Amino acid sequence: MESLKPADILDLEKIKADFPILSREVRPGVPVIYLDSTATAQKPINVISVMDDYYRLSNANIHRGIHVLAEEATALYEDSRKNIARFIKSPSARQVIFTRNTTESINLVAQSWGRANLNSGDVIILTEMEHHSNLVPWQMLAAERNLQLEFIPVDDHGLLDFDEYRSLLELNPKLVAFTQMSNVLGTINPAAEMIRMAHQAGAITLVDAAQSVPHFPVDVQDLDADFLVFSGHKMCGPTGVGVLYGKKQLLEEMPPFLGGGDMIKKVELRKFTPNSIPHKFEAGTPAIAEVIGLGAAVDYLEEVGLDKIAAQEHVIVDYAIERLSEVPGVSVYGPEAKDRGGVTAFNLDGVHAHDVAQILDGDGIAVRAGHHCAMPLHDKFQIPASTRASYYLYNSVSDVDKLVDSIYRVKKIFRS
Ligand code: 7TS
Repeated sequence: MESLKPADILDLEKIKADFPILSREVRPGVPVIYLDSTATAQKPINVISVMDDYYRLSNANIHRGIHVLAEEATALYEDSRKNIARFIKSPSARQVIFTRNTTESINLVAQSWGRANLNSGDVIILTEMEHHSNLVPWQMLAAERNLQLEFIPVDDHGLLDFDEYRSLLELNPKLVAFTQMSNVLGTINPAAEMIRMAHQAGAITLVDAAQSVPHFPVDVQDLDADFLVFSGHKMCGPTGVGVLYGKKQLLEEMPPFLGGGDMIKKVELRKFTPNSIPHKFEAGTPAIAEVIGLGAAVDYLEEVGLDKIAAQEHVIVDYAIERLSEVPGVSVYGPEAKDRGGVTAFNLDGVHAHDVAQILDGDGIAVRAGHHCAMPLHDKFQIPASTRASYYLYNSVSDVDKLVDSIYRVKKIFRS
């Protein structure tokens, strides 16, 4: 058994040393084994330092001062936008809008593009595996505008049903919005193909890239995505900053989302002229330090190499599925390793997901238990909750062994 264990691809010791939190003990003698990166990733020292430096050395508001500090802060903020544009291969940094997170990016598109373009009877196609943040904003708009929501079904293997997608496209949808990678099943959807099909049917597309951009190379031009959204905190960056990428013409035609300072060219008492993109969508003082931190996170991920990160996670998830499936009573949800990223959600017969997570926590293993903001997907699988172990660049195949050992401890305690 031990001889079949795969080797890590990345230099794990070197990588772990970059993340201060990973050297702490959660209780005396119990080191943390962090398997909850799908919820939020840990932060490398360069991200922490760059934010610390900003507050110590350059703190000022941006886009409005002419003093040295304001100029430095503005340059750092705008350099970060360029970093992110390069990272996702955006043709221009102006197409990168900073928001608070994936959730706000989707709400921005729903409230701005959606309200300007969708009317009674229009169809939106979503999937059954969406996170609540790619469901509720559309439900809210659908209630306001009398829209029709349709869902691409998920099959028993955790894959989207493409025959059903083809039939739904015959309804001439205005929008197809879907996740590139499921935060529960780990399924990586064939986004380029789905976008091509949507465009053929005349629809605009929104890709929820919250779980893809952090984990494998994403090229918005290759995908031909109209909108693509993600969060900084899941890709080694800080909380409080997210991104909306959009095609230039769409963004230019869209009305502003929030009104206030910075998003205007001119204001009179009774009217205003909006600023050009990206500023039109960045009202008020933004999360300056966090945006700068996200720029450093991108530098870090590029230095390690997204291809290598994806390969490391693939080795881990392949091994995790094999090891978890050997445990009597464990069911792992989602497709085969070849179709998924580093997420394994599972249940242990007769033991509630929260109890599993609590006992794992006793061994220092941090996992998430619950519906993972995907209640409809859990309903579909007829389960109230699942325990989810998720993997990122600082995880090793040995973490999987520790996870499995701890699950055996759960079985012993619950006699399951
Ligand atoms: N979309 C997907 C696919 C996600 O996994 C998440 C967060 C979001 C959107 C929302 O991101 P936010 O940054 O706006 O909150 N997913 C999870 C999770 O699986 N556990 O905690 C957060």
